Amino acid sequence: MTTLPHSLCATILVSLLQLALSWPKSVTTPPLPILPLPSYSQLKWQQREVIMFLHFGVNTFTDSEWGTGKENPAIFNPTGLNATQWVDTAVGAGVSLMILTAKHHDGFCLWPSKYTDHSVIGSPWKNGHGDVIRQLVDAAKPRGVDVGLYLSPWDRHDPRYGHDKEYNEYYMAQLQELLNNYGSVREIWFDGAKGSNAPNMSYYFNDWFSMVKELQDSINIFSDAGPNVRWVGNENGFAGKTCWSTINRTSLSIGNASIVDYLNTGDAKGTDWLPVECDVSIRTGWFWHKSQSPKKLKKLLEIYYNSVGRNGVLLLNVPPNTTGLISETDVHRLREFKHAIDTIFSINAAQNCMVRASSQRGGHASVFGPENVLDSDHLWTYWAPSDDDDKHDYWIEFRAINDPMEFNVVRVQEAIGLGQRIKRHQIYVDGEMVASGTTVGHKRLHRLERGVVHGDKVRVRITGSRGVPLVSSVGLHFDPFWNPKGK
Ligand code: FUL
Repeated sequence: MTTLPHSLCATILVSLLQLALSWPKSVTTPPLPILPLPSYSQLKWQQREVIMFLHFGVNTFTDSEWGTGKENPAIFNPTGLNATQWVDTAVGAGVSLMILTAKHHDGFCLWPSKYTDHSVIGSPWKNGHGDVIRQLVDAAKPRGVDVGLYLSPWDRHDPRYGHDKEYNEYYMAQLQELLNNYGSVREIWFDGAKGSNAPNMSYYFNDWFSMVKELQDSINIFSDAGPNVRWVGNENGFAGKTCWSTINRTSLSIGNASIVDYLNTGDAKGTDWLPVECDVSIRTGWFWHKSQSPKKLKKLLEIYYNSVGRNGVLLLNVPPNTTGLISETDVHRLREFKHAIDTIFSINAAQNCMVRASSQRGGHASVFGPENVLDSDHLWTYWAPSDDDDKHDYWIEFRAINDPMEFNVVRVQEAIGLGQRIKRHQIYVDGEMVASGTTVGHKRLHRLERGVVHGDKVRVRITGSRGVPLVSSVGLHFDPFWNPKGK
């Protein structure tokens, strides 16, 4: 054996020490994202989970759904209109964004537009000096609620409709009024609906979208085809069991009935981030009708599980009545709905468990451990497996410390800020599979078909994923309203 002289040993040691000291501290970095990613405004929108639609206008007074455009503005007279009551109702339901029909298909404008007299100007309400949008904006702002606006492209009143240049100029003039004069508008709704006998008309979508983005930086544009939020393809409030926020925009067009299934499920290979908004009314119709009443709590919960619980945002319509108020029956039902959701999700049976996972990015000392799925951040703290985990079996497991866990709902959430990844997942209780599904996205909820389960060991397996899955939250909840056997 050869030995090195002492002086050489010392030199090597010093060099090694210098190298160690000059090397950057080795803190494991987050994984690379998988494109496409949501924009800042899309992420904020997704986190709202439940938002509110308000259909209000001449139809409220004629007991109809689609006005003819020939209504006399004098019939619009909501003598008790109180937008504060609308906003308080929304706040009580946990809603932070309210979208009002500034103009529906009948062409009647809820604000005093300079470009038409078919508006509140011609109504006896506030002697023609009223402005419903202003009332809503003024009530919403101090309560921290954001406002969105619906401006129907199809207009059955205005004679310019059917004349491309003239009508697009009129429509864009109104967009400028709405987006210049009422402060921040967080969503604009371009409805693709149009009657079968309506005149031919080309909408200048590119001009509209550019103008909208020019006037409002943080707005999300909704239409069948986005560009920021897409229609879910039905009006029942149900997203697909598989629901990707990714899709190919080039395959979409506005008002095209043949793409509803594609809209409903999205596309694992989609190159555009375009999440689903699930619109549905609390009543049968979109507008208020004396003869209709709100849906039962059980139905609203089913809608919630099938929209928010399938990676969507629920846009729940709550129409003001002829007085200009949200009816007490609807206010009451919304309170029940909010109370039910709070009751179900306030307790997580996994909270006090031991949690471990198949692997951990950067090893046990890193910030990507499985305990992250139990904190209150459901976006930017997450469990990340190691890049070289066995690709077919990523799992995270909860073990009860004392009593067995009892639950009938499983909640799984992905760190969508780094892309939507999970393609397939399964839930096991003490070795037995109790639920399985495809996509997860922002939030996936499983109501267990077998009802309440008790178990000491719960495992969430990710069996298919684009890259490594990143799980930001898991919850095991008890829903007292879920009774699969008695349905
Ligand atoms: C549809 C419209 O025709 C309905 O009246 C309602 O506004 C709904 C939200 O969109 O396309």
